[in-house]
Amino acid sequence: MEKEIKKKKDTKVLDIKEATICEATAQMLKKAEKDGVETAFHRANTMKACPIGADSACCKHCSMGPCRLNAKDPYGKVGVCGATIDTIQARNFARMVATGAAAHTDHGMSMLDVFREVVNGNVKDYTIKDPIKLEALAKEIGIEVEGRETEDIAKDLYKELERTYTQVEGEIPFMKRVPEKTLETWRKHGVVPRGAMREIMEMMHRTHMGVDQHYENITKQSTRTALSDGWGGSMVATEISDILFGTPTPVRADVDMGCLKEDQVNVIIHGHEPNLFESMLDSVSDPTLIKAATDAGAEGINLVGMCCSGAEMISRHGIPHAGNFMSTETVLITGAVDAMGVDVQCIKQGLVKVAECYGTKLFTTNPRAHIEGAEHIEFEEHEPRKCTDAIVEMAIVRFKNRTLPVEIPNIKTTGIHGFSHEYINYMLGGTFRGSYTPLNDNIINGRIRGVAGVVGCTNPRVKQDYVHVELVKELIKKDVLVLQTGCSQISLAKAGLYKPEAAHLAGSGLREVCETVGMPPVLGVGSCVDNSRILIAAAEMVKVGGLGDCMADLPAAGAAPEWMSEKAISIGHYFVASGVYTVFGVTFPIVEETKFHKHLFEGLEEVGYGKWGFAKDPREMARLMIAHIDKKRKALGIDKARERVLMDMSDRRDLKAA
Ligand code: NFS
Ligand code: SF4
Repeated sequence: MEKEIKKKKDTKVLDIKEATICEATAQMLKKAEKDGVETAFHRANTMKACPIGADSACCKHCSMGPCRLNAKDPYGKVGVCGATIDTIQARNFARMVATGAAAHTDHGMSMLDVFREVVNGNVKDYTIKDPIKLEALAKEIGIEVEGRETEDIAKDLYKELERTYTQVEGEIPFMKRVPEKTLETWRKHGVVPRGAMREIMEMMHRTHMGVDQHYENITKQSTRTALSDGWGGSMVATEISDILFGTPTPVRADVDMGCLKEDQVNVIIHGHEPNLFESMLDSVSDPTLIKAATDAGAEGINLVGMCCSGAEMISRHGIPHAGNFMSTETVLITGAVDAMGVDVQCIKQGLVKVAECYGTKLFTTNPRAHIEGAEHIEFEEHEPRKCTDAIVEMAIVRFKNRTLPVEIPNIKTTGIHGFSHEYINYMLGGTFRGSYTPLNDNIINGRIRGVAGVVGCTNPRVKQDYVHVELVKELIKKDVLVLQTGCSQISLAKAGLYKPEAAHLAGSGLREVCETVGMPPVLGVGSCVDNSRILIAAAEMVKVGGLGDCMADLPAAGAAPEWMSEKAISIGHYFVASGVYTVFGVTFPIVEETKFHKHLFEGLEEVGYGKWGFAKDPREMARLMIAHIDKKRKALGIDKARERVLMDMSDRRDLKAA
């Protein structure tokens, strides 16, 4: 450790105040420096981002290159093969979409695998927890349900949903959920997805050297691929997880590192697929393991989540959440984590070294994701407890042998999580029947100005949580209702915006609605695959009526203010393709003033999609989103209503007449 401290002296010193607004993370960063431990914050501080890559002005798709173009003079040069800046950027962008879509889709397909095995009776550890949702979903996509056994319906549902991934030709099942006019636009442009496997395969083919070399045509396939994620792979992941593990309803839960307990065996699950976490929940509730823990001198076993499977578990079961993506290394610095089990996506390789420094046991569990230096215990759906029990046993051993002092930041915040689209429908509806009508009415009468999705990662290139928090505060102040997922949800939960009392931070109109319904001004809907819930909610709003006839008409906008992953690009692009103005922060991998830039930031909107936007500053981001929402209100003829706020019947008649 001493050697590392000495080394650090010659490098740039990390300014912790500029690195994060998360107090617990800041405390642990200070401790890290005392302990001579390095984190991604430190590395981001000394790693200068490659400027050519940042502009997406390089190509390494063949060995005649890699070719680098000049962002200052984008049309001054082409690649060895003649590829222009637009081709190169569109191809790089397309591959990010393909990778992100593949991640979500492979995750969704894994959930569907579990579902199939449960239905066939081969997996016994999970059951169908929400048969009502199963039936409703089956009915929605055209499966006969009357008088049939759940098991039979489930078999048909499996077969039907499998098409989301494997179908060679024709539209995927969830196209039935897309508002008619939005679907019409997609059909017109030829971007309705077939199976995700096919779309991703074609995307990879088209971006190979010497294939698709028109940025507009490449983008068309990016759109089709992204849609196979949002309305395909991700949506199946969400729906099947709800059916297997329960559909979220509001639940009170704690976030932040104060969720760790010094006198208990602390186990963290960090990753994306809920089945690992669900089985771990069984393991930590097992009397034999609890007894082993108390025999080792612990008060019990404390299970805590991180990142997206954590966001799912907080939403579904109220399991405490220790922090988002940029806190996964720092949480280990507490010395309190006895074991961390990880599966896929957003698992920093840097965790291995930090875990080593504090004697934390780090386990990989998924055959897709081993990490050098971490122990691998494979998680197998037919016998899931073998893996999760083993992790708990090792955690108990580590607890018994704790030697280093434990320092847990005494910080945690309570809030309400778990707003599935079904619950939003129920909550806003009347006594007898759920409905999105009151939401639409409140948008039409101007109490709610519009709806925003604020989602995505944290990224050490910007101050952790700061952009999320400032953006959301600004939006709710201006009466925009915010829906959230993933790491962004945790940023705002830590900042206290998931308490119903946070309604006082909202503008008067939104505040009134929140107080009437008893909801916080910010609604957490789950993990990143659960962005599909936002799509479904938006589609419902269109179907209810009064806010235009396609998703592009809605007074809505999206943002990923601190994004870092390729999955975020896929999500951003399916929101854009669905008709939403989507603003990204941090950096955008593109050279401005190129045709490709113009295409993403303007051209797509002109042909009926949404469009991309970019801003680093949260207030500027809010300004762009609100301007867009107001533009849509104006186009709908509901911009006048806002001045009056309260409406009576005659106002409504006037509106309809206008
Ligand atoms: Ni989403 Fe979840 Fe977090 Fe970003 Fe990573 S955990 S899937 S990619 S960092 S929000
Ligand atoms: Fe260069 Fe063209 Fe090869 Fe890309 S595909 S590396 S631009 S020669």
